[in-house]
Amino acid sequence: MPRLSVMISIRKRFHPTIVIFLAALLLAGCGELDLAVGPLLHTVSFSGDQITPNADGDNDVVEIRYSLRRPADVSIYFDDAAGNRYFFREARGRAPGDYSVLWGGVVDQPQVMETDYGPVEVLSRVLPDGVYTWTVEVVDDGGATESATGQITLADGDTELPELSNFAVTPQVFRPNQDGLADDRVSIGYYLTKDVESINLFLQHPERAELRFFIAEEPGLVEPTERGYHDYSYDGGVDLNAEPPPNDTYLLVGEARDAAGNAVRVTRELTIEEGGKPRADVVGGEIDWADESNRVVLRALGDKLCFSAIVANESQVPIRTSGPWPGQEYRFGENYNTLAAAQDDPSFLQQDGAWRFGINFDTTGVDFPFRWAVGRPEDLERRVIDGREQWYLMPGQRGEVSGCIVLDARPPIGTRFWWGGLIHQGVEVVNNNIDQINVQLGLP
Ligand SMILES: [Ca+2]
Ligand SMILES: [Ca+2]
Repeated sequence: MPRLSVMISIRKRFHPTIVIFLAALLLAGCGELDLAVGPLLHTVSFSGDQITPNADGDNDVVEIRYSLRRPADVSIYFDDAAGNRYFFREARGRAPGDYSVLWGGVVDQPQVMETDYGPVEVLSRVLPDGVYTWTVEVVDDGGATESATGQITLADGDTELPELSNFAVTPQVFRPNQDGLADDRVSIGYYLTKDVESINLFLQHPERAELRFFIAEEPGLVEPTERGYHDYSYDGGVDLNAEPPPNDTYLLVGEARDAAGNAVRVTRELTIEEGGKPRADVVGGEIDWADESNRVVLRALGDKLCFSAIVANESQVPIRTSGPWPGQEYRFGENYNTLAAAQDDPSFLQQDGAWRFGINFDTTGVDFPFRWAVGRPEDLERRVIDGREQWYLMPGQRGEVSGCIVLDARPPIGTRFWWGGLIHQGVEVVNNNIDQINVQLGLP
């Protein structure tokens, strides 16, 4: 009895597996038999013998059907009356099966067309009207070739290429770093010669073609896909707080495709240098106020309120700054505008994109009336841009700021608090309310 029990248990365990194995063998055998029978290419058809490829929705495409019994490379091509051959598909590897594809008279054999604004790459185009011989040709792994042919007529085709006429970008070297100088943005312009279905403008990395940065058009008089003049003002994304594409020389690519399938591509070079979102901070969020004790500075009328602080560039881009230099004294009634007039130095006026360290108080009429460069000349790099001297706190560098306000007049009643701020002028107050103190003004 124990023996029988063992035998039954073996049967129970193995019998179903054996059945499945045999079934699998049988199925595999049937499959092989089926594949081996009949021609490689069969049931080839075109749904019509004439199309009008002009995207009017009427008879714009023909459906091509074919079936394969074995894996093969498939080509579909069209020969015109003059014997020119145009490929729609060229030696594409295909598994056995039934295929259906729509054809709208378009072939994508890239070619370059010279224009008065430079070379234009034609990516695809609608073939000219005429009678064509179509061929579906297949080649299997062993080199056996089979084909089917027929005729198709193209009429009323839209063969007009869309063009991005006079495609231009200026300047070609671009420094998107919000320093307020002219090269913070580039302008890109072209005249689109016809309405299109899609338009794409992007920067493409020179070696890694898949690395693309798309540029969107600002809303304008014409839609991006409409015929007409288009211009873009591109800042690399920094105004939206994004890092711009990494420094490099890119291809600026414009691609347009119309509804019928005509498509072109134009390219220009665009170099990004010193691109990046600028970031700086007052080190430790700390201002060293002279004679401060427990956040209070006691002063008499006529005394000076003095401070020092360190500003660090924490970004990958140079930070532009402008005077007055650290060490400058302001009288209480002065501000950077009156100082610019008094010293006849317009560089003290607010320059958008330049950073300064400022001191503010709670009853001020001018926001941060007292401002200084974010470092001393020896902390900075001097450059001459467009004939003008400019000063930059370079990445990773620190600038020493210091100054005094002569309290030679009594501040408005209610003035209690004073504090510092780091100002990216014309952009934002990056750091406000730094190290606030209470200045108590007593009698001398
Ligand atoms: Ca049509
Ligand atoms: Ca710039």
